[in-house]
Amino acid sequence: MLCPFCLTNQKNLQNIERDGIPKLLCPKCKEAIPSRYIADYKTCPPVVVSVVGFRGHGKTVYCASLFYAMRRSGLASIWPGFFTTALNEESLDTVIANSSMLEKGELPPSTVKNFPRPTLLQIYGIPGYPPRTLLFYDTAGEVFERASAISRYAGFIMRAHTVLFLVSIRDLENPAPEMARLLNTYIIGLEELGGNPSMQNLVVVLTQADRWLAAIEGFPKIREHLVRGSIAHLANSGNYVQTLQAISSELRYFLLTKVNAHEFVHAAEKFFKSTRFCAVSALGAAPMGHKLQTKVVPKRVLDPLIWLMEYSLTPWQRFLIKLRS
Ligand SMILES: Nc1nc2c(ncn2[C@@H]2O[C@H](COP(=O)(O)OP(=O)(O)OP(=O)(O)O)[C@@H](O)[C@H]2O)c(=O)[nH]1
Ligand SMILES: [Mg+2]
Ligand SMILES: [Zn+2]
Repeated sequence: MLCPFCLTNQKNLQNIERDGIPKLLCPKCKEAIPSRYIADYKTCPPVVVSVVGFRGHGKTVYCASLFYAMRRSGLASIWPGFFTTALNEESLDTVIANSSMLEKGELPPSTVKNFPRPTLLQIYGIPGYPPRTLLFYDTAGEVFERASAISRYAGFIMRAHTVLFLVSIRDLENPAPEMARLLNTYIIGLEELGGNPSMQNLVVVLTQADRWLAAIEGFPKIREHLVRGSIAHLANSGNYVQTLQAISSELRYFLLTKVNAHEFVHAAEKFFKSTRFCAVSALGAAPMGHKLQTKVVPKRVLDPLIWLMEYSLTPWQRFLIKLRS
């Protein structure tokens, strides 16, 4: 079993009693493993959500907006059988605190550099996908500046089959070389940890799309996808992965022709198992300082999650889903 806290595989958990209550501990990190995680391990297997990106590029706000979209935006009334459930008190606190913060128009503070604690969330009822336990890992962007810091503070990247690589192009003075540097640093950090990018799917998430949407001429598909990107547009969206695939190709072309990110795109496609592109606006509009000026309207924040779900399918599950559709 994969320990959700230290992400090592453990066969024998330790039985102990705390205040008269039986607990099962990971023998390595000594964390108490939530009983539902153990009970549902086969039917609701873990998926590591590894969020990577420079400082201030929108990692924490993206996670908060995703929690908000999943729990406060009425998604459960659109997708029959959809719900999420936190697996421990700490995760529930994180999910509630972050989604209420956005609801109240506030933003989370910058993340401090430490060994991040995962937010454990089971997710049921995404159309076409079996249930999964998402283990969200979000750390300070500062960590991704140096490969040595990655290997020290972001060991979680090693255990992720899919990495969410968040980039805010408007926050980079020279986006093309900066993106290539981030990717290069990530690959070195991953390899220092003993990982191999060829075993990972890379999902490049262009964040804060509300800041660059108006400026993209010649990409009507991307614009329309983002403008019509609120949660309500997910109902009857047909084969959504096909739509995401088309958007990914458009964004790839956008990065090549408008951002000149050839090196980034070519290196990503050479080294990773697969590379896909998507774009989100976690807030829907620019905030003023640490306050939102309008109600939060997340745009396409579920797209990276759908890629994660897609890549978490076993070949057999994928075959069955294809057969059914
Ligand atoms: N316009 C706009 N601004 C955003 C959006 N998402 C995030 N921001 C801005 O970006 C700032 C930083 O976002 P965070 O999510 O805290 O960034 P981070 O990547 O977690 O940063 P570190 O924790 O320091 O690594 C926020 O305070 C917002 O001002 C968005 O969707 N649109
Ligand atoms: Mg952060
Ligand atoms: Zn552990």
